[in-house]
Amino acid sequence: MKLKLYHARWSLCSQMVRVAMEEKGLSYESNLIKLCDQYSEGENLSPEYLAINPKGIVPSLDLDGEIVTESTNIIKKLNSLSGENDMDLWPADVDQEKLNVWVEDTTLTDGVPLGKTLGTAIPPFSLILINFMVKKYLSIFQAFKVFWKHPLRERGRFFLVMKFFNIQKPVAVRCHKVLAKSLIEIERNLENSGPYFLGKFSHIDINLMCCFHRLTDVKLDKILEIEELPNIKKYWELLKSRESYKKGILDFFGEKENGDIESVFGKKDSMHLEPLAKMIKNYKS
Ligand SMILES: N[C@@H](CCC(=O)N[C@@H](CS)C(=O)NCC(=O)O)C(=O)O
Repeated sequence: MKLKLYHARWSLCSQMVRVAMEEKGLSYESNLIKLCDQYSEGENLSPEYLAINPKGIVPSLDLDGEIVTESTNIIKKLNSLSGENDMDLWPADVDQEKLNVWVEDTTLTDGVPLGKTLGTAIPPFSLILINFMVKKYLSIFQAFKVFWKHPLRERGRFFLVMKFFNIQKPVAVRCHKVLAKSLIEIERNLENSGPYFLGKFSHIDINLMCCFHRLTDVKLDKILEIEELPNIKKYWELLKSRESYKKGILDFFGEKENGDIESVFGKKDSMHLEPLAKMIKNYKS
């Protein structure tokens, strides 16, 4: 059995799949794709890649010639394979409905408007970084090319607009409420189950690991350590201590990723930290 993964270094959905690969102990051939919003090459819009994934997005898995797309489907597929580790990411003895709903809500699901679920409320906090990369790496000509070529018309339009305008802050502010409410729900859930989201490690912990890591990128990770969320603090420590966190996420941060993140976010906490922390305090009291 041969696994070929098409993925990107800095991509939430790719991180989820890589962490799943590590958790299962599966080895794969890695095909890193230079995304059109992060590199002038825009390899996800090349005819070769579009033949694999007609939507022009990552990740995609080639399993002995069978193509699987969408991070949730890929992780489910990986879970049906046996790797070096005895790990079941979808245990039969945990609450199946909860697992389904939370996996769905922590994925960047197509068609779900930004900010509706936790999985679509976290990426807007990094729009400022995408905005920066589009401006830095794409020429005007390339931005128009992305606009014409991107199979997801809305994204093509979005990236083109980013070349000329800054569109970050208002979008992120809309997401405060969903992020705050989701963190409180996770906290309550951990209070009753723990140490992982549903007691034992499962697919949902992979998604939350990646979502929480994205909060680190955008300098919002202190929200995971506030006194109102003591169980989340412990849970996040536990997630970070897994080898899959290093191998599936941290090891893919190169000079470019770290440099761009530092240029945009610097070392200071995010301006969203305080309002978010206040909101959580208010909801909890
Ligand atoms: N629902 C998809 C979303 C995939 C997705 O949006 N991938 C992003 C990276 S996280 C991407 O390919 N962006 C590049 C682009 O849209 O051009 C999944 O879960 O796999």
